[in-house]
Amino acid sequence: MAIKFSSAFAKNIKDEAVQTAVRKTVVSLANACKQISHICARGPLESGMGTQTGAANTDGDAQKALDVRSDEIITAALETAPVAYYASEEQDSIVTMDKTELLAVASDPLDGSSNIDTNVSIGTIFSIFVAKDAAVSSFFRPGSDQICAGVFVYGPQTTLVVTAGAGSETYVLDPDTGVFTLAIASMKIEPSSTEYAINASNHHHWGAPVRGYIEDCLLGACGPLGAKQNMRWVGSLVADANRILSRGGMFMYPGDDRPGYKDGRLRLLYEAAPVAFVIEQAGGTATDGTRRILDIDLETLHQRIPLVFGSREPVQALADYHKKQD
Ligand code: AFP
Repeated sequence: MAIKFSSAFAKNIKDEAVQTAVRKTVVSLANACKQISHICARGPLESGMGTQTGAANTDGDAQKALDVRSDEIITAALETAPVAYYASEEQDSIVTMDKTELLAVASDPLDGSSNIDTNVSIGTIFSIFVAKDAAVSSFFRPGSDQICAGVFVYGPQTTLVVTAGAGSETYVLDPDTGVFTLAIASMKIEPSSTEYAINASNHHHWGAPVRGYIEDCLLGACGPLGAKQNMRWVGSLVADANRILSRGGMFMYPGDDRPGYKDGRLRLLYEAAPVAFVIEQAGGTATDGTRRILDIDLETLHQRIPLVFGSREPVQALADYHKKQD
């Protein structure tokens, strides 16, 4: 048994068949991510996993061997789950599994792979929808259609933060038993925070609202925010998300004027939307700077989207900077 669910998990899903399918799929993903966690924990002992394959994914990101290996593990796991369609950061197009099955799953099999060689926490992100009649229509929809989403983090602990629409739960993989065990039944993100996460080296590429907000953060107690701010940037979305879930804060990956970064770096389907679902279910907020992430319709499979999420007060404050600009 890879995961011991809380008594409440997915019980809010009224359709019994869908509820059972979601639980089965999360069990399959938990088994898969135990394997990925094990490979990550072996680090350089696992030959060649940090090396680049020489290939690139659809978005032109250099593919690491562990990106590809993780996708193979997730794909094999989902083939034994009630999944009709699978969309992956590491695959150009949607994979049809068993069209008669109930669910459609999107995943970033290994987020943060540029950190593999540096022993920084990385992870797997997944999103689950009820499948529609066709592959494309199963994913080209707003993130609010998700019925389940989760973030696995491979760090000092291997954890899973997951939601099925009735709050966000945290499970920890118990090294002694090999079972993801419930640690926090209902995550709650602090509404306010003085901690923000952004790659500050992109300062001169940002638009005026983000630049203005960050400059006011740097002014701290002497500026309009009226309080000393603190900054963290891991360079691994799942690690930053996990910190924000546990102690509040705000993550920003805005669009900027670098070629290809008009809409930032993160993808809507299998990064921003599942993270947004988990964050909202924990009482936080997730936007593209102004629009709610979960209201945004997917237009292309690997579509990028600016991503701001975390404690609702700073996320709203940044939106106000955009409004002032407009
Ligand atoms: P990799 O998967 O290529 O390491 O990218 C990780 C990521 O998508 C996300 O996890 C980080 O928050 C973000 O990129 C870091 O981007 P920068 O390297 O531009 O700061």
